Amino acid sequence: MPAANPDVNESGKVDIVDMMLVTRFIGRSPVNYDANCDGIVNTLDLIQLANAWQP
Ligand SMILES: [Ca+2]
Repeated sequence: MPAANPDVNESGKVDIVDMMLVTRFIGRSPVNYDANCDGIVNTLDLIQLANAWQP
């Protein structure tokens, strides 16, 4: 299992692009967009992403 990484597109920062990707895949389980690595993409991932937000 990969390490938790809210920078889902690996751009070097957590920003609106990551938020859009995670939002698009809510309810599914693509590992790349599972920010907290619990096996599903949901609002918990958005919370993790928000906590790491770098505007
Ligand atoms: Ca998750």
